[in-house]
Amino acid sequence: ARGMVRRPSLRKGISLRGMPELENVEEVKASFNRHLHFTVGKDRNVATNIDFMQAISMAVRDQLIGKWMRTQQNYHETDPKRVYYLSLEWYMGRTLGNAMLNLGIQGSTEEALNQLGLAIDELEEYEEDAGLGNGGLGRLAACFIDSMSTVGLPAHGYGIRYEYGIFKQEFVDGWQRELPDNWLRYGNPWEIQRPESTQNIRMYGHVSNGKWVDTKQVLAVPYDTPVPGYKNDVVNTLRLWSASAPVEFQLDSFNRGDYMGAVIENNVAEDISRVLYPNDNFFEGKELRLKQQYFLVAASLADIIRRHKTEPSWKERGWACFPDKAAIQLNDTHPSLAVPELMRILIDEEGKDWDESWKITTSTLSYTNHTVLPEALERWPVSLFEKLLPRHLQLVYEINHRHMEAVKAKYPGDNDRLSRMSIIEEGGGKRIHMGYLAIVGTHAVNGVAALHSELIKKTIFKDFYEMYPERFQNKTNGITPRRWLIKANPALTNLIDEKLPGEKWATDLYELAKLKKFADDKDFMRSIQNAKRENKLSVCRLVAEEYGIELDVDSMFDCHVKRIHEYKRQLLNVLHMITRYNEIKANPDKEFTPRTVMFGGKCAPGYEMAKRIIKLINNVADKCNNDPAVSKYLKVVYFENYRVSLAEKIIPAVDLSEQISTAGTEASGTGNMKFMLNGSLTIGTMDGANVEMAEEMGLENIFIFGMDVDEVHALGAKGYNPHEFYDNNATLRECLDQIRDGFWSPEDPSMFSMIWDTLMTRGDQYMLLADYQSYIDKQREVDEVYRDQKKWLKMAIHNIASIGKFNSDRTIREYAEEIWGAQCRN
Ligand code: T68
Repeated sequence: ARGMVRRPSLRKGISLRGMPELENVEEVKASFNRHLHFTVGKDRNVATNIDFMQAISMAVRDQLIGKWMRTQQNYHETDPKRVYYLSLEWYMGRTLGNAMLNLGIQGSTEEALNQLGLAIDELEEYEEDAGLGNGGLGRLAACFIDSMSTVGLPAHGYGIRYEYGIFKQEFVDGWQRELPDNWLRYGNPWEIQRPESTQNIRMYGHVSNGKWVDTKQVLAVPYDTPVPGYKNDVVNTLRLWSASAPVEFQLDSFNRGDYMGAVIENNVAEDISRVLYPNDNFFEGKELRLKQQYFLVAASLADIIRRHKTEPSWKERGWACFPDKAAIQLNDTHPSLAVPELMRILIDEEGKDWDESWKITTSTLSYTNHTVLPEALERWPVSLFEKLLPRHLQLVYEINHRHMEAVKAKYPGDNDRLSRMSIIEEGGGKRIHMGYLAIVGTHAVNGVAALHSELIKKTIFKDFYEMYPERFQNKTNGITPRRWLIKANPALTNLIDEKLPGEKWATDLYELAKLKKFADDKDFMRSIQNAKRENKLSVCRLVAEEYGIELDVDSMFDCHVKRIHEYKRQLLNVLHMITRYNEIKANPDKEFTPRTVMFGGKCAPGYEMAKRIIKLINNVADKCNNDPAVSKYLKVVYFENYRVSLAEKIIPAVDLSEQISTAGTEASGTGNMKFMLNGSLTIGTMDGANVEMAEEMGLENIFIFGMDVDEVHALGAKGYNPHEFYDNNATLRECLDQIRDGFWSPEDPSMFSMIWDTLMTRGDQYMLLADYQSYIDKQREVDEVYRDQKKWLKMAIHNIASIGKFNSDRTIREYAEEIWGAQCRN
């Protein structure tokens, strides 16, 4: 695409925030021109929109660099305790808009580009998402690093610079197809390579006389991205490692004279950072994945230790000061090799004894658990582990030996407990239970919502809780209000600014409680309604352009966006849609409350059942949308390639948020909070953070249905029998029979038999049919309230005003205070 047409009429209404400062406008224009000419190397005649986007990104980045250097300099001088967040996933999305927002230069930049005939919001669309994550866990890391900068914590994020992030999703005939996400193709203006900080990583080999020898080497090259806090001059660093083959790697082959073969062999080493594993809540025990985990851990720990060795406190106290100066958080067990790796460094390289090393390790590290699903818990086969990390295996055995002695001492004669608590699982090929290793090797383990934190104490980690109760904590998740409200929803942001001038609320969401007094205010209600309508119209335009579907802006936008997984129960939503379809068809003269049901989400490429669920949703969508009698009341849209940047567009436009997992399966959820913040009402189960949302807003302001955790467990104990529900519920039976008999797949009547089979076995872990009727009844209630717009708006305003707790700044302050012992400077 060639340069953009001048469109002076595009200026938006003046908003309270982001008034352009004249000096800044001139500076941005000059900087933009400089970068376009001298960095990108183009002039206005040949520059593409990508070139313009890159030039403005670098102009904005320049404004971060001074603050970045000053922040890091200040850390070095004041030597505070630092926080290190280790994560295999960083689901950052786009950076440009967020950077402008946090610098407070949105207005000036928009004005500067406007004067040059360019529209900033259009250019922003040319930035690729940094999709280095699967879903909630990766996005949580991104919200957390934003909050760590905003509350003024001396923090560093560490991760892998995957060359390919989460795949791009395309639908072919309603089936998901995966395409590679080549996000770095045009370069990444936000990263700076730091080759001088390269780390050498060793793997494979064997142990001889206690020494790890004959190892293979790979280089870890860091790339740094600045992470600004909200208008506070703090800029922290996200450091992502890229794998690169060292010359020595192929010395062998070079010596043998196979020059071509040797260079081509580089790929094997460089494959480590090639691609993100696309599983959400699933453990895939592949060698390359274990390599990725060790690569991140080894490079990051070496880098952390190198940094601390240059600090003044080190010169005085050496290793003794390390736990006082560094807190390392493990985002799930994915980086839990940090336990044996830190032990290896202390014992093998630093010459410390076991007890001192263990004390330093456990007091520095802490671990967050994100799931209780058994298929997601990491249990590495010992054979694989030994091949890649023979020295670490010895250390894990020694850790387990001492752990077993401690269990014996505390519970003499309790052999069952002893074998239950072993980090090494026996039977059917030995495995290392990484969750157990992470609990034993750290001083704190936390769940991500109150219910979840209680559940891990009662179920998967019960024995460990009994032995070490003081280690177990809860840190309820949160989301950053900058990206998910101020950036995503300017219409609502302006209304809040009008009522709560002074910006305090942007970092303290509890301030929004002051909106409660306007929940009944006619003018405010109308404004909120208009803002939602404006956002819905944007989505209508997007859907018309992308899919050629005309939506009714006044229909209820009912939205279910998240990874496709059986436990999240997209199928329950499908049963509701089919029920509605059947009811509309059976009652041609009846009036219904019009709905647009929206889906979004990817499934793991190898997850057969989820692939069929996607196809079923697309088939239901086609049938509903193409039948005028139905589409009047029910339209269905499946957004392709749901990702952070698309979430920012969709969420502000939604009326009803679907959070319908089987109670006890969704550790927290964070989408639930994003919708609440943007004035959607929630239909959901008593699961994850929904429980706390209900507590904050009151049960009268949320549509709760279905079994709670106790009822799910009771039914499981009694024996779940889907036939009880199928036999006694004619509407449910009709839906299921249609799925079985090919009504929703005339092209291949047996296409969805797998879905029927799964739902109709006693083994259905998610007990879908047991919650069906209660879900349908609750959806009727939702319709009723939606028809009473006054009531609906009142609830929506009340819920926005109850969001305080779910700010990730609050979550991070709790981690800092109760786990890290680190100071928030803001
Ligand atoms: C999610 N976990 C939880 N895992 O499902 C969600 N898994 O309830 C919670 O809100 C969120 O974490 C943040 O705490 C995930 O997203 C994964 O993506 C994942 C990735 C690799 C392996 C296993």
